[in-house]
Amino acid sequence: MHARLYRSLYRIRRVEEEIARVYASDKIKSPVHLSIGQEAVSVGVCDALRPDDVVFGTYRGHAMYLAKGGDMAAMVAELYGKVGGCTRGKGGSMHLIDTECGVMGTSAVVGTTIANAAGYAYAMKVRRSDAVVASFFGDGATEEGVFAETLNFAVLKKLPVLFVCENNGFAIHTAQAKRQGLTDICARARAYGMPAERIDGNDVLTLRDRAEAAIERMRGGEGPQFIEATTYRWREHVGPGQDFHLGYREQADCDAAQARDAVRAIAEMLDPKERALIESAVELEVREAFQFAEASAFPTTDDLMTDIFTEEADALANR
Ligand SMILES: Cc1ncc(C[n+]2csc(CCOP(=O)(O)OP(=O)(O)O)c2C)c(N)n1
Repeated sequence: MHARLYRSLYRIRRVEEEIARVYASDKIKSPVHLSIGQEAVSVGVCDALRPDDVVFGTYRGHAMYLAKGGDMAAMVAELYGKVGGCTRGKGGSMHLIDTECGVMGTSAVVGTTIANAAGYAYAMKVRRSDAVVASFFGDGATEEGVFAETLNFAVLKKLPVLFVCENNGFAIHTAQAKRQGLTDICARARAYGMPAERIDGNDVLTLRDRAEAAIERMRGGEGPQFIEATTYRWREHVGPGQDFHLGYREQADCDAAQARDAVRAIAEMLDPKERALIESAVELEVREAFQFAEASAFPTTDDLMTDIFTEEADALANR
């Protein structure tokens, strides 16, 4: 399990480092919200999910997409705005999807996918599936009305949604305590009637364990569960750089988070030979993903009106 978790963590870290390096060249055509430092949250939760379980996330979604098994080359091509991208170059970094492995979508609009996740879970429940949904969102999203409405509905209908709040302490440049009267997000989740626990988002093993237990409860019909994973964003809100000069947070806090880096922690638990094998395979995957993106074509004007609605959705709309 450690090797699997390390591969997943390292894969996300390395592709995002490469995205940050390439960004200055202007080859990447969309803004990027990097998860560097936050990888363990997606990895811990997604490792406990089955392939037929699904996830919904946010514009800071590279980690979730990859941790659930999303195709790396299609993600990088999407950032390049190329037709080989996972939304054929039309969505960019903030709109990732890979339904083959249960990545149902990410969105630039804060909070929206929380409700999408509950809707999907409702459909699965009606179909008597025992698959579950994980909904990833930031601490800022918990201030949106849709958060409150969705939690209420999910409890009422006993929906199998694992709500995962990635609490990195900031919404853009504003600290949580300057935005929320009650900073205990779990207390708010419990007030709607679901179990909630706060977990150290750097501790991937505990996260995996607790997510697995919550998922078991959901499959057993116990309804929605809530995890608040405390974490820290190492880079600026959007873009590849640092932003400590802005004065809204301290370099020392980042240093403390980096000292507890989940990627290094798991790496150190592995046999060095096994670690080297994983790292070289990931380096190759990252290199090939960028080569794929480079080689892929840009969409043309002929593509402008395609993939807007599926024929099925069109038929439904015209019924
Ligand atoms: C509905 C909506 N309101 C405001 C914004 C502007 N906005 C973009 S990111 C962001 C902060 C969200 O913070 P959080 O949910 O904690 O996620 P993080 O960026 O920390 O991952 C805001 C307010 C938006 N994209 N959508």
